[in-house]
This record gives sequence, structure tokens and C-alpha cells, in this order.
Amino acid sequence: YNQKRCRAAAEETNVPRSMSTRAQLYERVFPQYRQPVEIGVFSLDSERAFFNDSRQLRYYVEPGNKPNFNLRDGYRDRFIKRDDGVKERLDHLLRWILANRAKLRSTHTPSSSCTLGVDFVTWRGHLTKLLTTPYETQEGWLLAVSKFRGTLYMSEVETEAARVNRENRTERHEEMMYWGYKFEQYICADEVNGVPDRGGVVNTNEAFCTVVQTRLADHKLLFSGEVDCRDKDPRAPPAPACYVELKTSAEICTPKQRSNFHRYKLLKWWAQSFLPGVPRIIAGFRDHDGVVVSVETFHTSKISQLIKTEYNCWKPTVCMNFCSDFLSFVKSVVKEDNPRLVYLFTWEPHREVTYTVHRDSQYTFLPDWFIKEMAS
Ligand code: 0WD
Ligand code: CA
Repeated sequence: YNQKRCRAAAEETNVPRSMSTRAQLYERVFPQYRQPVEIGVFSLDSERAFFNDSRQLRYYVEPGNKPNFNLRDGYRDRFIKRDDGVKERLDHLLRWILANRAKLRSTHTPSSSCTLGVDFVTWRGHLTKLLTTPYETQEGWLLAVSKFRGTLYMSEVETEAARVNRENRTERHEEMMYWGYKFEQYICADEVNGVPDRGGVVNTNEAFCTVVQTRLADHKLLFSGEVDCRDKDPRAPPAPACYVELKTSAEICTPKQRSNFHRYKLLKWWAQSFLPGVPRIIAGFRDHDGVVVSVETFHTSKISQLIKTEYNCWKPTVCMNFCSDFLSFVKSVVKEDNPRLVYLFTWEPHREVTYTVHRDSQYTFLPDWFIKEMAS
């Protein structure tokens, strides 16, 4: 019924039913992307409780380029893992919006207006997936979209394939997921003049998130992303320019490995940090046993130069134009303002982006507490 209805509606109004992800279609001039501005922050504590402040912000402590970091240390006895079976959807970001509603209204819309004054609200991670879609050949995605008071809220839904992968991770993979967090602990201090506590507990419930506002072509965006740490120098530029992204990756030993690193990993790293305007990525290269063998800095703005030596490599303009066109597609499809109505956008590699419509279903994601509070 839904499929049919949606087709009928689309035919009446000339709304396209699908969209191509072929890279060549998006090779045109770089779209306007306004410098992202931080409009707030929030923290999630060791129990995943929300705080409208920067209590979880950590400080970057330079490791030197030949440090002695064993990323396996503490996996068995000093690790508290977030339950990734719990789907939080946009909840923390919605809490931030409610807590800062007055501020948002007065700076972006006439004081009498009851709208947020942005077109899209989402996680940075969801936008990263959109940016990399024209080059992705492994993993598809599902994005649920609802329109509420003129704003399009976009929340990821776990694909069947992703759930199967998550539920069948090997012990080796589980441990390797810890390595990235352990690397953060070797590099970050809790206090501005502090030192990292390598003997402490790694708790992946804890997070510090920035909330930024920007514009891609004619789309006003408000999104949030997790930030690993900041430059401790008080003279550092204001956020997000003082933020530092931390990464780990397998050490590069062969030309083939170097090429794969440039083609796949640097694409993801670039997209993730470019979106919120994080200028620096600190990468720890580790061996098979989880020992960091070198540390390198990547400047986000220089990554696209770095990869130009690769044959047939990814292009930032394709990523940004695809994202912009996808957001236009969403705007053309999602017309009804109703928080219980979900348009589910679907993409699988080698396919087009399509969508289905769902009323009062398992996909509804805007919580009653948010809708109620926004109405008051
Ligand atoms: O509902 C969902 N499907 C998701 C929710 C997917 C991704 C994130 N989240 C939520 C969580 O509340 C998290 O605190 O978003 C927050 C982070 O959002 P983001 O910054 O937009 O996510 P992303 O850019 O994908 O990842 C940033 C970091 C990761 O670091 P690396 O260096 O590995 O990219 O956030 C962590 C991870 O440390 N992370 C997550 N934390 C909580 N839940 C998740 C997740 N699902 N995915 C990555
Ligand atoms: Ca990171």
C-alpha cells in the first residue's frame, strides 16, 4: 500500500523516485560550504548521561613520533564498553536542542517564530556516510527522515547486514575496536596541564560532542559530532579550529597498502573532519600486535592534495555535490510535516537511492518528550 501510494504521489507531483550515486554525475564545481560555526557542546558521562557542558572535553598531549604505546593493555581488566545494541538515535542531540532552544530561536529566526531556522538536524557521522557514498562499494545505509516544524530530522537505521556483522564480530575484531579508544587514552589528558593516565579505565560511554551550524549550497545544517580532544594552548584558535581528531590504522609496509590507505581510509578521515571544520588528524600506525610504531599528523585541508597521486582517486567535490543533491532530493520528497511519518531512504552499493514511506511504524524516531516540549 505504501509503495503504491508513494508512487502515485510521486507521479502526480513529478518528484523523482530515485537518485543515482555514480561519481561522474557529481564532478562539477565545488558547492558552497560555509565555514562551520560551533553553536554549543555537550557531554555524555561514564553512564551515558547527558550534560549541557564540556565536562568530558580532553586536552591533546603530543606523543612524539616514536612513542611506546601498547594498545592491547587493559582490554581484559580496564575496559567498560558502551552497549551498542542500545539505539540512541538522535536523542542526545534533541536534548541539546531543547536545552538551548531559546538561544537558537533568538539567533536564527524572528523571536516570535516557533521553528529552529535550519533545514536539517542530524549526526555528523550520518553526513560522513553520505559524503563517501559515490565511492563506497561495501556497505549500504538506511536513513530515516521526518519533517517537524519545517525542519528535516535525519536518523540512521541499522541495516540488516550491519546488524549481522555486529552480532558476529570475532574476538580479534572486538579487541581491535578497543585499540582506537586506548590510543585516545595515551594521548589525552583530562586537565589542561595534566598528563595522560595510561593506567586508567577506558570507558566508551564517555563522549564530548560539538554542535555546529553551517550551510551546504542552499541547505542550512545543524549537526553534532564527537570530538576527541583540543589543543591545550589557550592561544589556539576558537572551536572547531582547536579540535584534534585521533585515529589508528595498520602500519603501511607495501605500495599496495599505501594506495589502499589513500583510497579508502583517507576518504573517510577527510569527510569526517572536513564536515565540522576539524583541521588536524593525529594518526597512530600500529603493528599486528597493537603496538604503535609511528605517529603522523594529517592536515584535513591538505588530504585532497596528498591523494592526487593515486590513479582514479576520490574527489572532495564529488562527495560534497552528491551530499547536496541528496539533501535536495530529500527536500523534494519529504513534504508532509508530521513527526510520526518517516521517509526511509535506502541505498545499497551498485544501486540507486530509493525510499519508502512509513506511518506510525517501528521507524518513528522523534520521541514524544521532544515533540511535547517543542510545542510548549
Ligand atoms: O544512532 C546511530 N546510528 C549513531 C549514533 C551512529 C553514530 C554515532 N551515534 C551517536 C552517539 O551518540 C555518539 O556519541 O553519535 C555520537 C557520535 O557521533 P558522530 O561524531 O556523528 O559519529 P562518527 O563521526 O561516526 O564517529 C565519531 C566517533 C568515533 O570515532 P572514530 O575515530 O572511530 O570515527 O564516535 C564514536 C567513535 O569513537 N562512535 C560512536 N559512539 C557512539 N555510538 C558510534 C556510535 N554508534 N559510532 C562511532
Ligand atoms: Ca577518533
